Amino acid sequence: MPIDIPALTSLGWSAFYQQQLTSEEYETTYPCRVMAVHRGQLILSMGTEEFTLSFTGKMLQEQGDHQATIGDWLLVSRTTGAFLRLLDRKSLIKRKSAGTDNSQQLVAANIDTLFIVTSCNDDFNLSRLERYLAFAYGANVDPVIVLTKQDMCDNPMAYVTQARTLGPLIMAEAVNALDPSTLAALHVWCKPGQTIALLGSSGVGKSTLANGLGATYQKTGDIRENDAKGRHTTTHRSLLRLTNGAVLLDSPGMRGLGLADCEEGVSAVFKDIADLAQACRFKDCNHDQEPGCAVNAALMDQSLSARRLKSYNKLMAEQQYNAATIAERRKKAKAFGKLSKKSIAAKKTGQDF
Ligand SMILES: Nc1nc2c(ncn2[C@@H]2O[C@H](COP(=O)(O)OP(=O)(O)OP(=O)(O)O)[C@@H](O)[C@H]2O)c(=O)[nH]1
Ligand SMILES: [Zn+2]
Repeated sequence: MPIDIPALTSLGWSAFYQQQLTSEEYETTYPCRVMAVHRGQLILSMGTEEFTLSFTGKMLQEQGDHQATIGDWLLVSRTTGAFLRLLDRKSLIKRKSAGTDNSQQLVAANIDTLFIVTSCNDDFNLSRLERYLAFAYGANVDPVIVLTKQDMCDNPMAYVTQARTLGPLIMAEAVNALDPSTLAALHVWCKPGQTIALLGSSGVGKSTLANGLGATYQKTGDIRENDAKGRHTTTHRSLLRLTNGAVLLDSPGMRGLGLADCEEGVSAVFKDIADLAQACRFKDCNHDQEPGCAVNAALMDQSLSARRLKSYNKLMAEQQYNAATIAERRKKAKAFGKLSKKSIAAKKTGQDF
């Protein structure tokens, strides 16, 4: 059976992945997408059929970013069904693990567009949007700000205009998530071969929006099946098909995301401040009270808002803190590694250590 391209496209397959296959792989493997990760198994789909693959051998040896996660595309052998390799990703969303050690968990791979959802009401907060934008840029995902509840507000365009001040390329659209006819502006990101994810606080309308775009949670999201002991179990499928052909990735891990690993993202969101800082007299200017500070000058002539500078400083401080603790952890791990080697060497030579 040859590769079924239309079936794969309905799962988000596109030229970006196809061009990674050698002609031999095209003949001897099947590309599959990870629909869910469940009890040491991957639930894979080729668009028509689903099957499970246990984490074994080659896959278990993979560390860090090389592990398979929801949304990944991988190749399996046509003859044995064994895992062969993970395809290069377009994007990777990670989150900080629980606890204080700054380690990271993979959340989702290969998302094209992140709908950053907020409402035309008190939930709207520019600094929070900047944080989400930084997150999207850090993960290499295109952000689109979706402003829900336009029907409950007198002047939704005022929110759209404010959101668009966050950068020259920022896309922002106001919608009524309950009325699918208002969602047409979002369809351009919902074409076949596209994968979308939603991010935003509780109650802003993410589920309503997903339903409005055609994601049917009950019918396709959860499939009841019998486990090995014959009990009914429900495995959540994290990829849902939308009416316009795109796929929505909605996994438990996408909820409650924090700002992790997105230094690049912060500087992309605040490019205006980074550009200003280039013009400061001192290279290590803190933009505090230093003479010749271009950032302060922009504050004075009101081309830069105090709110935006505060938001930038906060995110940068957070980044520096994270970077420092990651560096510290690496240093400790290295020292421990040396210690263990010494101890092994000492044991081998019969020395006390
Ligand atoms: N009038 C109006 N109500 C909306 C709109 N979007 C969502 N709602 C309502 O807001 C409430 C919360 O919407 P949800 O879709 O559950 O919000 P959510 O973001 O998924 O919330 P969590 O599941 O807690 O993360 C529901 O009662 C929706 O009907 C909108 O655009 N207009
Ligand atoms: Zn300065």
